Amino acid sequence: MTTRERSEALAARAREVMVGGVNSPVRAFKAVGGEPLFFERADGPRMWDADGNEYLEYVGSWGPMILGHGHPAVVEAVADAARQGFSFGACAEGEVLLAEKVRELVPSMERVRMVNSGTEATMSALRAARGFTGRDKIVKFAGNYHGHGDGLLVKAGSGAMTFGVPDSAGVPADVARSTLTATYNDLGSVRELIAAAEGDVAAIIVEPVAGNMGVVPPADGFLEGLRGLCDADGIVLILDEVMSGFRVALGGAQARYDVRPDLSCFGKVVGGGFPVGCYGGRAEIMDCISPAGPVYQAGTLSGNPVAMAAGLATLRQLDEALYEGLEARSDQLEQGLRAAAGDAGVTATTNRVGSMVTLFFQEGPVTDYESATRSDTERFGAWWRGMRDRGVFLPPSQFEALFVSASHTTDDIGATLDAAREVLGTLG
Ligand code: KE4
Repeated sequence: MTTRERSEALAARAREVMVGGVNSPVRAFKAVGGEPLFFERADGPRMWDADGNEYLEYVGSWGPMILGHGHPAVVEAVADAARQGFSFGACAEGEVLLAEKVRELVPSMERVRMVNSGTEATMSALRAARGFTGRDKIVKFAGNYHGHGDGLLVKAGSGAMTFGVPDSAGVPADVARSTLTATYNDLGSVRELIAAAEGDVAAIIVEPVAGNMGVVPPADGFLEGLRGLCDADGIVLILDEVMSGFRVALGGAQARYDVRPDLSCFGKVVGGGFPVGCYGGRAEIMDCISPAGPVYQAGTLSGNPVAMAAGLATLRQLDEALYEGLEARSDQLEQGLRAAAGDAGVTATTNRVGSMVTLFFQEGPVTDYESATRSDTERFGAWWRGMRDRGVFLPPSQFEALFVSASHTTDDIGATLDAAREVLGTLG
């Protein structure tokens, strides 16, 4: 019988001192029920919780752990950097090395600015776009998540009203009004918003592969269509590659789908598990950022030398062979899940791009936020708990992506599918 007593005790203590007992809401497991797990150790594709239970895990810290946990090259680089110094509050070589590596892998990143999270990257990229264009409005997509910046916690206003309304308490209505919300994979919805905004759209920001409504790939022509709409109106195209960057291809989604953005945002993999985000792109836009230009953005720990070392060591491990392996094992997982659901008579469909996979408990297809929300979230919760009890740790929400790492072996995927068959058999 699996005991989770230490996790439960830690969760109770945490709730006394930390808001909701967590430092990020999804870790509270609200969508799947039960107490949050507290983890103590990770290695390769495995993690161990506070009660010593072992899991094959597919959260991957929500994306950063593409190599798997504790890759020796990254451990060594972090240790070496830490011995040299934690933070100088001044420039250091590691920042230049990582920025050069990002630009080598993502040529559209003519200028790079390091920050500490994906949220900072998207907030700052939008400010750069507004500073460069002198315009106020931005277009985002329902079901896309770009971090918790005020202007991005916004949902579509009702009916014909194109202005956004807050999607979180604490976001001023005045801020929300400048955020327009379109439908993912629907270029017509974008055209309508641009026309209604009468030339005041500074930027379109999009997840080029959506991961925050579950995985939703871009429809053929969607990203190219956004590029065309931006070119026609002098709008800055921002690809939020915080999740897809260095994940769906060595050069990110922009390489996989051959679309050149004006600005891109990265996080997760670029820090290898340490707090790193970055944004960048066309030099003429980025040169608006202080101290080169009038748009202010700063950060005490931006470019932190230890975090830079982790990110650089991670990116240096990425090569085409690694992505071929990720593709093979992710396909093995996806096909196995589809077959297991079919054999169990469970209505489910999958979306996958590279090593980002979602099993949706519905007929499908899932092409946007509205179709994603048709999923049976109760059944997802039962699935998630069943897999947890069989030693497989999956993202605790139907509307997330699971991540296969380079450390997951064919046998690990096979063991995962054995557990999946058992659990799906109880749901049929
Ligand atoms: P962070 O500020 O959490 O580093 O990045 C925000 C962000 C921006 N853009 C995209 C496409 C993202 O997926 C994210 C963060 N992703 C979530 C998981 N869906 C992070 C997990 C969490 O919030 O704890």
